[in-house]
Amino acid sequence: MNDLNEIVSQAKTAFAASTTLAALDQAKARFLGKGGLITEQMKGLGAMSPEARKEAGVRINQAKTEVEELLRMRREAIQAEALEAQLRQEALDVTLPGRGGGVGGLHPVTRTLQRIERLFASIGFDIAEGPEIETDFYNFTALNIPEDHPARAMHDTFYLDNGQLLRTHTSPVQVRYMQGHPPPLRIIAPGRVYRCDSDVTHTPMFHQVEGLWVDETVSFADLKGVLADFMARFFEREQLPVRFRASFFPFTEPSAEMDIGCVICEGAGCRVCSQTGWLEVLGCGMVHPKVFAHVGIDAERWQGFAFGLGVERLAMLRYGVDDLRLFFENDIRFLRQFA
Ligand code: 2NM
Repeated sequence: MNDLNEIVSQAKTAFAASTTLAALDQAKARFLGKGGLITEQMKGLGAMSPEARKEAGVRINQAKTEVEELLRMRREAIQAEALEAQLRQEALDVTLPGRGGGVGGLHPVTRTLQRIERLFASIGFDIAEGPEIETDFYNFTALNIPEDHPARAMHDTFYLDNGQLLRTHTSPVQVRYMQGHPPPLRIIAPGRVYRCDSDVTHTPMFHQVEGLWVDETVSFADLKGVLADFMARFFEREQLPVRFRASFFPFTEPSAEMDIGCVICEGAGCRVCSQTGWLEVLGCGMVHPKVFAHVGIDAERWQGFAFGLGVERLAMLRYGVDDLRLFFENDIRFLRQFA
């Protein structure tokens, strides 16, 4: 009797000391196995009188059941602990950010456009937009471009089947704006333009910013000041040499082309400026009276200057990109450098 209680107590201690299922199996063998303590008790029954055997048998079976119950409970506890540990180890925070996505960035042409827009907005220019599909009137006629001008030729302009065309510059935006807004006015017109032209230095679509300032006393001196100042700020120079060369456009008179001191070699002469020390960056001039007449502005009272520049060209100079086509291939390794 005491023996059996002692055995159950020993089993309880042995099971509690077992921390793994394997250790528990070994402890089990010591009590319930072939030569185990409980099994040994069973073996003693044979030598007893029938009376004593019956009573002892019940006792031993009770003790065996108790040990088996202790074993079952300990096994469940060990299994529950193991599961807990596994769940702890495999814990996953589903609120953590994913890996390797990155956030992308703006295309260098977009960045350049935004920079130009910001600089002109800071001196009071509004931003105007208009359709990319235009009519002959807005793209050519209103701009004093004659019927037989080479720019109107099929091989320079994309014509649609219905007689419309893809705008070859953003000047039509300025024509439309002048129709709807009496002067004084001060706008830039950024956007895509299209020309039937494709080689190393020309793409069929590119971006332009044109500008227009109309007021009663706007002069060529204002033009020079605004554009020289813009270029210095665009290229972040305290001093940036500029020069104006006489030129011709049907929509301005007089007309000029503006050069800046080469921002690559600082004027010393390099491949980009063809050893001249100068870079041509825009065309400009005083709005032709015939353009004003087409939009109903009195050229006797109002004057204006206008200009047009290529965005990709300025982006190439600002970022030191030597091949225009890189802007259109959109190789992620190229684009990443601007993010
Ligand atoms: C240029 C050069 C010179 C220009 C003129 C006009 C308008 F509509 F006011 F007449 N818009 N843009 C202009 C003038 C554009 O691009 C090289």
